[in-house]
Amino acid sequence: MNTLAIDIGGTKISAALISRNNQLTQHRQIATPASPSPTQLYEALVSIITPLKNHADSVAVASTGIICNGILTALNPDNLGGLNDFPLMETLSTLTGSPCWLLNDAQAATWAEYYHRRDTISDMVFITVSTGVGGGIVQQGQLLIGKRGLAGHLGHTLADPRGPRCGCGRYGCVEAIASGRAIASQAEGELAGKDAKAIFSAFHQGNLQATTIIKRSANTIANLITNIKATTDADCVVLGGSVGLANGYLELVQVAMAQQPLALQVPIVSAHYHHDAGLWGAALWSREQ
Ligand code: ADP
Ligand code: BMX
Ligand code: ZN
Repeated sequence: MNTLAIDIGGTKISAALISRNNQLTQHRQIATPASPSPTQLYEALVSIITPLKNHADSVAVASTGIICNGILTALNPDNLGGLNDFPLMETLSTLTGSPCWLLNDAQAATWAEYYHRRDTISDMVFITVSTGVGGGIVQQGQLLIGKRGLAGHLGHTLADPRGPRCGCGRYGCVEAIASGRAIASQAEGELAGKDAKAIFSAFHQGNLQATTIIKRSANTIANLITNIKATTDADCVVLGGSVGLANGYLELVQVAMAQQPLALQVPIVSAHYHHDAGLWGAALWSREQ
């Protein structure tokens, strides 16, 4: 039988079946409703899982937000259009009738990326630069989740005390400067109203404003990674999310990292599982529980 893996992000929801012998099939993706009421999120989940649920005997979820006691609580409600509380476990167990395992999306992706490298490393950090900036930490082969599910929320560490207000309420978070939403919110003039994907296209065409915004994001992530190296002595840092995986972004972060003191530098690589790291991580993690 299969595990039904679901990844709920601020921009998209994906789902797939992952078999016991690690075949991923029937990948589906829908947009996350823009400002969802709990009912709209429920309906989005119904629509994505309905064709898959009868082919699975367990459910594994990677979701944006703090995941604790089966409930999704947003740390930055802006990323979910204001939704800040959702009974994920109860909803999915009732919808599928199957046992259900839940992890934060970045923690799940961290587990997949660690699992792929587990023969050669023991300490790893994953960062997703996506709608927000999420993270996860593996120390000595253990995924840090935290008693309240908060461990690894690296997007809400301080980047600039004079920076913009983050949706979490703090000023100058990494997420408020480097995330896809933050990239879009900094655009003015000819780029006003464009999303991060469009701003990346402008960057590739040599647009100066786009270049400044994207480099600011990459420099902020490089500084975050330097802080992480000093805190965890990670063997490597893995970058994911649609901004983190965008053409040229990793190289900008690596160039900025090369300016840091040698002892604080760390290899930075792209996610092996690309956009599916959350799906894989949730499924692999659930099997071990
Ligand atoms: P989620 O946050 O739902 O997991 P993503 O990882 O796709 O979703 O991140 C969404 C963000 O990535 C949005 O800000 C979007 O504009 C941006 N984005 C999507 N595709 C690209 C791309 N090809 N290049 C750069 N940014 C992208
Ligand atoms: C936010 C926070 C994290 C999440 C990260 C990346 C919410 C709703 N989410 O920092 O829990 O891991 O974004 O999430 O508070 P994504 O939506 O960008 O994938
Ligand atoms: Zn914040």
